[in-house]
Amino acid sequence: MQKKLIILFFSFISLAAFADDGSRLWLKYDLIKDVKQRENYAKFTKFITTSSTNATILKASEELKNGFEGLMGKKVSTIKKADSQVGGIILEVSEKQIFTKNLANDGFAIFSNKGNIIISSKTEVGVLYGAFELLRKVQTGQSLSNISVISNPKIKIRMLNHWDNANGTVERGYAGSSMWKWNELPFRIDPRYIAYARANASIGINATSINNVNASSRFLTAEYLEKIKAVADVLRPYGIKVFISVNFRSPRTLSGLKTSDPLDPEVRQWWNEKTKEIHQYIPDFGGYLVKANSEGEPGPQDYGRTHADGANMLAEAMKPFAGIVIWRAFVYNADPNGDRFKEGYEQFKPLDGKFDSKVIVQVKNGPIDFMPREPFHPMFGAFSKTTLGMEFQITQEYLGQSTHLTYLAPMFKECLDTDTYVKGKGSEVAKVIDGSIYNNQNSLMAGVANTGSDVNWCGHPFNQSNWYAFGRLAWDYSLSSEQIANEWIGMTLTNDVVAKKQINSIMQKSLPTYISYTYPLGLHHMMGEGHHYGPEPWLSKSGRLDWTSIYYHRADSIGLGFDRTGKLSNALKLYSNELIESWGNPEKCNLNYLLWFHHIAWSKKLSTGNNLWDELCFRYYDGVKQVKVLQDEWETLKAHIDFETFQSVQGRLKIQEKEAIWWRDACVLYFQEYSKMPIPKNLTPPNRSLEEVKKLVEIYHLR
Ligand code: BDP
Repeated sequence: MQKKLIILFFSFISLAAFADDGSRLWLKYDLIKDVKQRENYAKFTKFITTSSTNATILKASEELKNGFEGLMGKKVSTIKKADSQVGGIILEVSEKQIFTKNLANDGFAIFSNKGNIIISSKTEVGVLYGAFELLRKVQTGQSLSNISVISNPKIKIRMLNHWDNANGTVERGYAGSSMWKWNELPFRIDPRYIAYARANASIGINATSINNVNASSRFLTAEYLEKIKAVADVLRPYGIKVFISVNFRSPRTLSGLKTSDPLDPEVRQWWNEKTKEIHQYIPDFGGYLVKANSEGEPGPQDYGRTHADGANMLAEAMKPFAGIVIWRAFVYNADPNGDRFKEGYEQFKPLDGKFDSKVIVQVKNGPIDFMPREPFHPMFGAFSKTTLGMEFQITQEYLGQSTHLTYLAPMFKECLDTDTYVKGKGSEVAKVIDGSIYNNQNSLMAGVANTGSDVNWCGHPFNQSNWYAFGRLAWDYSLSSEQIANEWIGMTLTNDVVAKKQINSIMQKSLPTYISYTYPLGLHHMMGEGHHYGPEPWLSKSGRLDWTSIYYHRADSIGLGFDRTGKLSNALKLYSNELIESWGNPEKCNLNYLLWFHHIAWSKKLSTGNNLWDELCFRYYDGVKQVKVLQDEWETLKAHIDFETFQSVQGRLKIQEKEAIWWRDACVLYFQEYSKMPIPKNLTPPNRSLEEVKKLVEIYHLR
């Protein structure tokens, strides 16, 4: 009995020692199992040296020390000067090294020199990025012999947008409540702020807007500025600048001004003073992020002014400082005869050239709203005199939230890699964003954060990979989604070669699978009302017509899809001729975008050889089948994955399967009411009626 208890005790201890709660993200630094490999790395990591006392360099040194001590299981000393010692890492800020000369500001070089590895950059934060890169090499099992890396960021502002509220909730957050503890700040600094800063720095993120774009004026009060200052102080050594989302009505709400009209001198004075005040708390304040005249938020149009008038007023207030103004282009009017697709473009196009140079207009990747697959936003490329920034959504509002496994790098890349043709072939969206097409001075890629109070930060264990991928792509959008996944898997889950390959394949398949059982062939915006979870293609009444599903899919007895080629809407005309030609022709149009631009007859034969109805059914059914494939493949990985993580994913995949069937049945049965065609013979028809499936949505609403 006693022996049994002892065994039980020790197995509990070992389980506890290995259980991975995901809190360390991809910065785990667990002991490398292979002794030979450890010995190899140990030759290069005997000591870390820097003569600098700069806070950022010290963070780099601390990270390397902790990282290598964990990975190697031995002490690593930090010393002031290397003298004649070899086998260590030297951190230096230098303009002189031959490698450093051609570096961009945050860029870094890592190279071997006289028996040591040098991490060099023109800036302190560049050295920190280099330190993380060196750690990544070791975490993913790469050789350090004759190392030679030069890396420059392609985008200058690499930013997370938190949609966190003062009351601790997170708009569209699926990982618990807000990670910012406003009630504790400025007095208590949650250690997670430091972990957050390290994680961001490790992937090159250098900016964060800390509150929801549906902003409360409260964030501009002295009480909150003190709290935000405390956060900014923690993030600063990691090279991260803090931005605040502002409510345009703040002069009225906070100071009782009669108006918030951006051309009113008193209002302008108010913003000048507020901006000065903020800088007293946060001297390196990043700037403002603004959602105006969108979904009920106040803005300059309330006073008959334009978006440029509003943005330029804030830019003027920011003139004495280094900060900028980020103005969102996510606007759309409730015009039942219009096409929401065109509205951002139409409202902003006449303003091209009217924005102050301190303003960046932040545009969502697609014209509607973070749908799982959208053509790129037609504003990209069409604005030659305005700096446009990219806004992606990392949090999976429309992508399975925290229960469906969807790796988003392929989605981000699909947008960035698409050619706009604005300056002929080779004018990809990425080149609009990085500023190279129109020679912009500034550049921005923002991602709506998926972080929360959950122990593992992001809910679904795989959602961490989307935070990781976003940062890596903002740094270098030419990285492949396979490489990024490989890095993340190696650092987070396992370095076993076979397992890594299997997990990577699961990740690459995940997005096409999700799209297949939700929005095949270019369908979009058919999710449950309000919570945006699950299918609701029959939604026909809402606060506004463009919040319904029928507005988008346009199903009728003839066919399916939104004709944007002329008759109903001429939105396609907003693109370059090359795209009008390919997307505008239903015979040539990429099937992924088909129903975005065309109303296709149910019986129309597609390039696959099937008619639209059959193809639609095949895709919905295949999506469900693919979830089963993901499940089977995940099962083979049990021996390689931490048990807690394994089980968490296993359970979520079961939910995903159930809900994929929910999406399939809902959409196939609903569209069948219009097509009046049978489910193709080789597929088993749903074993429930449309009415039964509709009830599932009602149950969800009750939650
Ligand atoms: C929509 C979200 C809403 C956001 C809005 C935005 O449903 O919660 O406030 O985007 O980006 O997708 O402003």
